[in-house]
Amino acid sequence: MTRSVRIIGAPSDYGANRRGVDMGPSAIRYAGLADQIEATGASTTDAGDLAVPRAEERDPDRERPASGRAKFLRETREVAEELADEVADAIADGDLPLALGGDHSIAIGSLVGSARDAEVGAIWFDAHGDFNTPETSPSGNVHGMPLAAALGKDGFADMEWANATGLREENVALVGLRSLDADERADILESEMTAFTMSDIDERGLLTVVDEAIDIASRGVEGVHVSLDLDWLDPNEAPGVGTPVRGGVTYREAHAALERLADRNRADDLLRSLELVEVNPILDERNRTAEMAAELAASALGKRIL
Ligand code: 5AB
Ligand code: MN
Ligand code: MN
Ligand code: MN
Repeated sequence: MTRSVRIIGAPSDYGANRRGVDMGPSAIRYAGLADQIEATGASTTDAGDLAVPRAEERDPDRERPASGRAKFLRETREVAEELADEVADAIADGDLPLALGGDHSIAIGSLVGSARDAEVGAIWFDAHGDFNTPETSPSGNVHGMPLAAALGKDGFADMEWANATGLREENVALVGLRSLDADERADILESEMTAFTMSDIDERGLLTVVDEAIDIASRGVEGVHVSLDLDWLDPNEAPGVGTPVRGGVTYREAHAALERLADRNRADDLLRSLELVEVNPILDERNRTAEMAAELAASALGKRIL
């Protein structure tokens, strides 16, 4: 079970085209994150925020990938390297790192850090596949690419700062998909990852799907990185995200999923790192998406009513 949690803010919006997601860490803290986590019996420390220069000061195309487009690649790398160090340090000190985004490009750093001294799997709660490459991406936004980057796919094959994860596709489970780009969809089908759509959740039930995702991510590895994109939830519950998609999980389904994760973690100590991404306070309603993020962290870390 998790006893001490280290909060690490990664206020980057280099990977998304909507400004405002850089304020996510402040909003999630303001929503009572530390108190929520301490109510589970765990202690918290806060490592503060990584220093992230403003996007306006940078040229999105200063560093181009060999082909295709990935905006702010150099800046994304800087954030990833710093975050990877923070995440790996937290683990080395016996803490559970909880990274706060920022957009989902920060997951590259979380994964590299989580995997520095161990083999890890990943569970990806998201409306999207995040499996585009610089060539397939319709937007050039790296928040749609972190899984492809961490797995060293195509355009990311020679980028060790991104793919030094040892992550195997067989240990990746995506949960809640409902919006994929055409090439991305074909690549997911061709991959060894396991992708659960919202229809799978409808047909098989949320907890069955979540249990299977945990089995997949934890099989044969030492720990699991859990990445939670708030657009996994239905926009009625979590309006403060840059890329909302209707038809997501409900408030209770989201909690039930993370409560199941906490139960499985209580039994098997599988959770190695956690992140909450894509909260955009500018688009939010009275900070309720950030509150949702803080609450869901508590559920993942073992909050119980009785
Ligand atoms: B998120 C889109 N597939 O690549 C793209 O929010 C959206 O981290 C990506 O899941 C959404 O630009 C990325 C159209
Ligand atoms: Mn995402
Ligand atoms: Mn998403
Ligand atoms: Mn998004």
